[in-house]
Amino acid sequence: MAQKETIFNGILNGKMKDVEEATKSALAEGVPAGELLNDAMIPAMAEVGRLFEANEYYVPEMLIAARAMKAGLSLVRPKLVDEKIEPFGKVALGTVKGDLHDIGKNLVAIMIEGAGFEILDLGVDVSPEKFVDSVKNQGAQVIGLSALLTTTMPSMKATIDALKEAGLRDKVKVIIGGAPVTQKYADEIGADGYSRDAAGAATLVKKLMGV
Ligand code: B1M
Repeated sequence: MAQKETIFNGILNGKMKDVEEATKSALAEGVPAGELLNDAMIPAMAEVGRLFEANEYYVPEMLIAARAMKAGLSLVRPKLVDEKIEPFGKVALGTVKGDLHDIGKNLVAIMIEGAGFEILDLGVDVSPEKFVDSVKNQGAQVIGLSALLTTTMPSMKATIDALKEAGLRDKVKVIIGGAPVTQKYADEIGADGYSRDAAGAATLVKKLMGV
């Protein structure tokens, strides 16, 4: 169907208006939102991730693709609820306490949402207690911690410690990332996974959730 192709190519090439128009027209014709998501949007974001990992796309291309994806998602999201399309799981994401950098975290959010998960975006400067609350009271199955400052990385460990103290550590997977973060650090603090980029974070969540 022409609209799915337009949505796929629109996301890939960051053409937000094309994605919006094709999504609106497909929904008006009665195409199920789940079909647009599964046949066009998720595959397009997967392709964006593949191109990024192959060094054919860089952060600017990814940002405009994410913007186009977001525009499409905002149109299908309300219909998905009507169609009772269940996400694969719930992921709470935030930039850790003391840290206000959110550009990378937002990209990670869109890639994980693009892979079919519900995102609970906790924002920036997120305390360990708020992450704990996302597991205890909001049903997060994975939490994603982003840090861009070497001085805020210890808040990742503090969050894992807070989960342990709350008796929730074995109920949730913890993934971490951000420019100064490394696999070695993830191992040191006992995180379940590390990704150096947004595309890898989506792959990691799928792996940890057995999708
Ligand atoms: Co700040 N800043 N900044 N800054 N800033 C850096 C990080 C810095 C490296 C610049 C430098 O000095 N060269 C430096 C940190 C040094 C250090 O700690 N070693 C720095 C500093 C020092 C500061 C301030 C302290 C400056 C000051 O006020 N004196 C201050 C701190 C404020 C605070 O947070 N409390 C500050 C402020 C800011 C702005 C507000 C001006 C702005 C942020 C705007 C915003 O985010 N809304 C800003 C910016 C833009 C940057 C740089 C220039 C760019 C960061 C960025 O958005 N990159 C940055 C220098 C740099 O990185 N070159 C810098 C693009 C983004 C797509 O990449 O965020 O790395 P990134 O995300 C990637 C991966 O890291 C990964 O995937 C993303 C996409 O592939 N990833 C994850 C990220 N999170 C992940 C989570 C995952 C998995 C992967 O799983 C959960």
